[in-house]
Amino acid sequence: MSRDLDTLLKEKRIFKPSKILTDETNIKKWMETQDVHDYDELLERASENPEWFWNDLARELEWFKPYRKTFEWNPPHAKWFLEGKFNIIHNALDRHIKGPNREKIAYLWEGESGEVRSLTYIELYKEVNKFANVLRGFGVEKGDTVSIYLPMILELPIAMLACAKIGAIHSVVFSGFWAKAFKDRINDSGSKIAITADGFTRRGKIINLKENVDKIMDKTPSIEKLIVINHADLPVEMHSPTDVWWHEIMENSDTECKTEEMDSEDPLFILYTSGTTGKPKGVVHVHAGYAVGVYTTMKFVFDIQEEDVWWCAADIGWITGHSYIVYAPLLIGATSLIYEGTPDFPDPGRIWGMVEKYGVSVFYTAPTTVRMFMKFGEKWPEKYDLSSLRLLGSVGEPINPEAWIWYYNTIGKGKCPIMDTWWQTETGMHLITPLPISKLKPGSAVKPFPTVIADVVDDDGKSVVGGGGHLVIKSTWPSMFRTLYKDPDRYVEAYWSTFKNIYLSGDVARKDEDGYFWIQGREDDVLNVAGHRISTAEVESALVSHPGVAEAAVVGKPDEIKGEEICAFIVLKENYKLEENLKEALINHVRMEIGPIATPACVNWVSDLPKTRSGKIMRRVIKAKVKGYPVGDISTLANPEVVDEIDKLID
Ligand code: 6R9
Repeated sequence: MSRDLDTLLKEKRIFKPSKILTDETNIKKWMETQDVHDYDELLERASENPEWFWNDLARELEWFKPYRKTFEWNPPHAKWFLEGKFNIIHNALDRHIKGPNREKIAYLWEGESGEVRSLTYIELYKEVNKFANVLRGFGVEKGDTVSIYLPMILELPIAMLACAKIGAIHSVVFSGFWAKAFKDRINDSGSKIAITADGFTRRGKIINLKENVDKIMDKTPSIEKLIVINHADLPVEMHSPTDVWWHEIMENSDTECKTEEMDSEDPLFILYTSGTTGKPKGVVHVHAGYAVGVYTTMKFVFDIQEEDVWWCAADIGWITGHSYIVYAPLLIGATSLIYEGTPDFPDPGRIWGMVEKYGVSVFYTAPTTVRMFMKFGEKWPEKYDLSSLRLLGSVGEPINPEAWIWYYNTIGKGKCPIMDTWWQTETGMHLITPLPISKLKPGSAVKPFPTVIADVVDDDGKSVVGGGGHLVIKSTWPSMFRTLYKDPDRYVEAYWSTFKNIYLSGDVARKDEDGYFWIQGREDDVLNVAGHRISTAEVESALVSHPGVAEAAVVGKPDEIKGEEICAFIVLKENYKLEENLKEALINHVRMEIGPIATPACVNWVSDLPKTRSGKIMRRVIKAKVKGYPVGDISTLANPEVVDEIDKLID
């Protein structure tokens, strides 16, 4: 891959979408109704008059009671669609079954071993109602939280949608995390109900979810019921009276259920994400603003049309799945594909075969997946007919121009524009992204979505053009997170205090002379491993919880495919030696504490960590060494000799 480094650095091509494509897009048609002539005019008018833009889109959804005011922005707090009565489920399901989408397929599902399932809108509506009635029967009320820990099976969106239907707040935990994460999140949110499955297969290997959950259940005092889905037919132990089978409680449940009328600003879900400390942040999203935001981006960025087959190949346990597998596709009435397994299993043709089989027309994945398939070679996608594709998307990390070009040529056959969408758990929807009418520069996320004001600033908050700086957002947007669960001070402190009342994204970016944004990555102690956010502090605390480890520092090591890998430096307690078996034990220990996504790629033993005279670990020294940057000023370092030690380890 590196032989192409020169080409990518010189990559200055601009890709213009074809006129036929742009003329037929949702955005172009909408602009015509509003007398907007081009992309620049759209962005200008929208940022001058966000009410105009959002009111027109909000009108496409149904309200139990119309809102009185589009938004109120008292930074850092925003309210949207004030005094409106709304429920995202009324718009994602209820209204479709009264119209032409009733018999349309909402979800196509394929399991890793090839089994298939599908649900039409009316079938999904009934399943959601049945489960909503079950939850009500267990005493779940508006405002209660429900904790969900499921693989990529249809019961996951069903459970989430059922919560939203009755006004409960779902908190989904990625099934690739170890059950300890589930325990912490249950206890943080005080859920009475937890939902899991017996297990699932990953690369043909069985993952026993229920067995793991059993190990934490006695440490979750709030749980009254554990609902278990029989997905993989694994032998499980059911504990009375807490554990109940999903299929048994669903059997006689009513297929009609009244949708709760919510206030626009009522919470919809909590999703935990990594921050700079070891304690994950519970990001809170609300019903109406979130719905309008994700619906609009689905319509204008991914340009979903009646006949499209949409595939967002993310996990529902992350925000990308919440927004663009569960809510946005249903709000717009699309047919989506959900795949349970690994993209290259049993061979690297798997996902391309699925594109052909289901006629996928819009496909959304992460750069790490694109780079992995580049490595497998063109022979795999070439085996399949990918001509159904018309638009591609990228998310989760910066896409290097070389991967962009490969995705564009080999997968999109030079005819599918790539929507490189920059956004975060906190933003809920795309904030910096091309539209299908934008000119594209490979590697750039292009410009802010209409109405969004983004900038790149220096440490004093002054705009920088050309050079790198902090990526900030200076406006509000409808699907903005409203707070951090039970931690309103951290909401202000972590995001809105560095530059008063301006949203600090935690990313470094560059804005070029055309106003195009080039996202460079995180600037804080959050790693991005294969598109997953992992805090170095979480991995460090997992390491030091091992009896042999005295101290640990974790940094990201650049990796061609995953973007970054976890690289740990540890100081051992007396009587411990870093032999192969201890190294393995430590790696396993982190996997068990957090989950397989946090598996360290390397564990290095050092006699001490670089520290200031006051005893603070100077991570930036290790970071610079691992990334091959100059270490800079180390005059405050109390133990400069360890820098040589680290040097030797890296060579
Ligand atoms: C949606 C999602 C957010 C972080 C974000 C940034 C990185 C996401 C990106 C991107 C460059 C893109 N990121 N999209 N970097 N280009 N198109 O991934 O949310 O899991 O919260 O991660 O991901 O670093 O700050 P989340």
